[in-house]
Parts: sequence; C-alpha cells; structure tokens
Amino acid sequence: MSKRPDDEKPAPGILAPSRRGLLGGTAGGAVLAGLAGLGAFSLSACDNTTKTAPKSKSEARSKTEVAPGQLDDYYGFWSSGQTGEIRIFGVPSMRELMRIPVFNYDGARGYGISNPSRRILSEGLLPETKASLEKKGGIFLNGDLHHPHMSFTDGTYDGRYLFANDKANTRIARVRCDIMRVDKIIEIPNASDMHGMRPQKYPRTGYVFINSEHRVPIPNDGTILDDASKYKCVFTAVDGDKMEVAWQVLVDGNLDNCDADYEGKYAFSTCYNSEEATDLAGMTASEQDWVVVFDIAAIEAAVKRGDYVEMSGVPVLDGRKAANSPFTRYIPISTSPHGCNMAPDKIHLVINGKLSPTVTVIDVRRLPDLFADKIKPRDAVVAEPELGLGPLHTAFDGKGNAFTTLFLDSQVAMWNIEKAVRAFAGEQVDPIIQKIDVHYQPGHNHTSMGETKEADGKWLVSLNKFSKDRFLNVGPLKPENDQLIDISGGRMELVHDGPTYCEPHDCIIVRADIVNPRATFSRDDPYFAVEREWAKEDGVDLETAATVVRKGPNKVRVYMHSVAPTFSLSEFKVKEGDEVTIIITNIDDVDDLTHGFTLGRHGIALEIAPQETTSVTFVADRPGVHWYYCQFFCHALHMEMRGRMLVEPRTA
Ligand code: CUK
Ligand code: CUA
Repeated sequence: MSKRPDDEKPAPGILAPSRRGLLGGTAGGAVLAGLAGLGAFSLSACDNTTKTAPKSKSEARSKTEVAPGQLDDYYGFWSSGQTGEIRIFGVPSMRELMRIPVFNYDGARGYGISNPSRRILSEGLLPETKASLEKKGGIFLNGDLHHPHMSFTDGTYDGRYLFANDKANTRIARVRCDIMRVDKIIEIPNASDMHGMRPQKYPRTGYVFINSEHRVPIPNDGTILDDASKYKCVFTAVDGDKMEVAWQVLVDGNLDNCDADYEGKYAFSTCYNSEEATDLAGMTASEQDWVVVFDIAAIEAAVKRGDYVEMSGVPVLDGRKAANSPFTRYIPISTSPHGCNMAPDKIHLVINGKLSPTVTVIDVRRLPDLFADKIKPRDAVVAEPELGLGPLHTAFDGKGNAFTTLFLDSQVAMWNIEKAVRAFAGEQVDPIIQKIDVHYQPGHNHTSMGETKEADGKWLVSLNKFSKDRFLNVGPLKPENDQLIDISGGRMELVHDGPTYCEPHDCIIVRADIVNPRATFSRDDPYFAVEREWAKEDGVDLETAATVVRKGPNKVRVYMHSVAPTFSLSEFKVKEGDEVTIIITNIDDVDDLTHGFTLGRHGIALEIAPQETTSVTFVADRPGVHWYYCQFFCHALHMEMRGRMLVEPRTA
C-alpha cells in the first residue's frame, strides 16, 4: 500500500503542519480568495499557541466523566442547522439526551403527522404561504435552525422558553421548556431568511430580536429583480409572550447576527453588504460595514404615536442611514463582520471581524451620547484587538476574559477585555492570553451561562465545522466536531471531542437547576385543547374513551385510550372514503411510560406521552384490515399492544 505524505498520522490531538495547511487551502481558500483586493491584513504575531497535546486518557476523562447514574451539571441546547431540530445535551458529559423537533419532520415523534404538531406548523404562516402550501401537504418539511436561545428574566435564563430561528423558511419558533415541545411557530412578514436571533435580556423576554439576512424586494411580487433600490432589509422584534411581530425597522445592508444589552435599552446587529449588492463581488467591494444599534425606547415611542407605515399588518419604521433616523446608529466596522456578543460585564459588546483579523469592542455606556450626536460613531469603540484569521464568534467567562473562534486558523483565542481596552488606548500590553488548536474550522462557541450575567467560567464548547481525521471515516459527509474545553483553571484545556450531525451552528449551556421539565403532561395542557373541545362536543370522556362517533356521511372520530399494554379499542370499523380522526389518550401516569400509535400502510405514527391526548386525521381510502400498534417499548407485552382498523368498501 503506497503512502501519501499526509498519511503520517500525528498523535491524537496534534496536527501535523502539512495537514493544517491543507485545510487552509480548502475551507479557508474560498474565503481568502474573496479577500483579494481588500488590502493586506497581517497575521497575528502571537506565539503563545497551545498545541492540544494528548492528555493521558484518565486525566482527560476525569474532567468530563459523569459516572453511570450520575447527572450532568448543565443542559446544553444545541441547534442543528439544516436538520431543523434542537438537541438537548448533558454538559460536561456531552451525551445527547433528547431531540426537540422544531422545523423538521420527525417520524419517531409523529411531529408533522399528529394534528397538534400540524397546527403548530401551519397556524402561524402568512396567508400567501398557506395558500401555496395547501397543494403540497400544508406544511414545510424542512428548516435551517441556527440559533437556540432561552428566555431571560433580569439578565439571566429563566427556564420558561427556548426560541429559535429558521433561516430557510423565514420563521421563528418557541419551545415550552416545561414539556420540551414547540408550542408556536410564526413566519415573519416583509423579510427573507431570518438569521441572527437573541432574546431581550432585561428586564425580561419580552422581545425576541431577529434579523432578516437577505434583502428582498418589497413588495416581492415578481415584478422586481434587478432594481437594487427596491430591495429592503428589516430588523424585527417579536413579542415572545404573544408570538406576534411587535415592530420592524428598515435598515441599510444585510443584517447578520444580533444581541441585546443588559439594560433593556439597545439591540445590536452586525450588518454587511453596505454596498447593497446582490452578488459576492458587490457585497465585499467596500472595506467597511457596520454594527447597527437600535434604540428600543425611541422605537416604542414612535410605534405608540402611530408614527410608522403598516406593511403586512406590522408597524414598520424607517431606520435607514439616509432617513437620519432617531431609531438607529451605524458604527463603522471593517467589512463583513459576523458574530455579535454582549459581555456579561454589561458594558462591552464584541463584534467579530470575520474577514478582518480583529474584533471590535464597543462600550455601551457611550451609546446615549452617540444617539444624542455628542460623539461620532467610531468614538463608541474602545478596543480592537487583532486575534488571528477569521474571528466568527466570542464567548465569555464572567471574569473579564473572552474566547473568540478563529475559523481560518482553526483556533480559539482567549483574551482579556480590559487589557484590549488599555492596548487600544496606547499602552504596551498584549491582550491575548492563550490560543489553542481546535479541530477544525470553528464557527460558534459558547461558555457555561456565558450569555447571561451569571457566566460562570467553567466550560467552553467550540462548534467546529470540520472533523476530517478525528473520527472513523463514515463516508463523504463527516460529522462536525463539538469540542469541550475546560476553562475553570483560567486557561483553556481541550478535554472532549463530540461528533454531531449536521449542522449545529450554535448552542447554549444552562445550569441544570434552571430547567425543570414535567415528567408527565397535565390533563389540562393547552397542547391538546382542540382535542378536549372535540371530546366535549361529542360527549366523550377522553380518559375512558373507546368509541367511534360518526360526524357525517364521510367523517368519523375514533376515541380510544391506552394503558400498557392495551388500546381500549382492539378493533374499529370505518367506511372507505371516510375522513377519520383518531383521538388517543395515554392514561398511564408513570414517569417514562410513553406509548405510540402506528397505523400500518398509512404513514402514521404518533408519540403519546404519559397523560397526553393526541390525534391524527387521514382519509381511509384502502378497504381492508389495517393493523395499528404501539411503537414505544412500554411493557413486557408491548408487542401485543395492537388492534385492527377495518375499512369497509362503499357499495353505493
Ligand atoms: S451563524 Cu453559523 S457559524 Cu448562522 Cu450564528 Cu456564525
Ligand atoms: Cu404501548 Cu408499547
């Protein structure tokens, strides 16, 4: 067998220089090519890189090991990009504990099949989207979930909700943390491709701020393609309690990521494509873009005064530069900034350069003067350390240090905010504390409680887009590699490699005591309010039900309940062509005792959690006997938990 030079496997954790060079030539190459003509940017001269030397097995394990039967200290909520779901991890074990279907179809849970989930997936869509989807099954089957974030009260997580964006289909979802299921999804009007999303931190969430990334013509009616002046971009505030759009602000450029301050005064968005072009060359033509600052009180006052234009039923304000708007300020940043991260010190906002090797630090205490036009936009900048190539996102330890992912360098840089401010003021001080290699090409990173005022400086996760040689080869598509880094000792120490399915962009790490889901449903849960209404209308008691109620010549409702290992109906009859709704209640009240309902040859599967009622509707168009069975292993006689549906042929 012939050997290529890069078949020389380095010790685990250590990367041969040639292999890192190879990566720079693939993933990095495209981005760097786009930089030609932007002027030289120097490489960071920092030499305090820590190679991730192999730990002895037991040493690395003792940090992350959660012994059998022991629980993790943190819940990790992971996004999944184009898979469309949220995943629940335990940290530090990095064990995947559960998945929450959000913008995807999930056959294991009946998500996208059951009536409650289909209501959630369709009710919040815009009328034009509903009309278009009606012919194609009524719901979107995909999504692109980048950013999962928990609701806040007084600057820290409160365990009520998770919010998440869908870049693919311009939606935002809310997950109830008491049952870990989505309860609302809405589509955002006047926008395209929702991307950066963060909840208001103070006084509470409140608003969920969300960026429309791509500019679209408004109105987008097919008459405009080339006239760039008709393309618009909006910043949106969703009322997270009502899941309705509260207001939108028109901005220049394309918005990317966003964050909010700790005083409830401002929201921030990174903004690229100040050129307002529709192609790559145009978008990177200028050397300068912005972070846009939004004055929440000024916007709310204008909405209250009625000082807005209504578009698609939503108040829209003009925050574009030329409008000299009281709602926004544009702070110049080098071209195409990406991540936008508010530090837990409540003072510093970090904007990540992406195409520039720097991060730009803004002191939010200077923003009132900026809005009063007492200072120039750049006067709000208090530091701009050069960290390395491709800074994308920054996390914090709550002790004054920041951790920035360097996509092109495949490293994380740990730096001190205070020192960066002093260096910017002219002092001879190096803000960089340490750099470590990560494997490879990191996007987001996140620290334990790091986006809250309770950042505790224990763990850092680096979400790396490429895993290359870190795992067994599974074919052309490799897992990503979410690496766990111990930061409790004031330095970074890589302790765990975690393969993940495509494509977690982001995660949050929440102290376990904050999250308290129920073990079983409450019988009056709003999740199945509609099914309760049906039962009331039909005079059926859901918990003892075993009956078929004919609602019309072509319509029946079938009520049953399940208790391990039986369904209360072991058989029922309907007529060919009937629209059948099956309503099932799991009356088992035992922790973990979920039943399922799978109807063969109909594409139907439901999860029925303890004490839950759910339902499904379909047309019985195939005469014959069709078995249904329980697909969650619930009992020693689980395999026997089944029954038959007879579809009688219509004679007339
Ligand atoms: S974005 Cu993916 S790495 Cu959508 Cu938060 Cu920066
Ligand atoms: Cu019920 Cu298996």
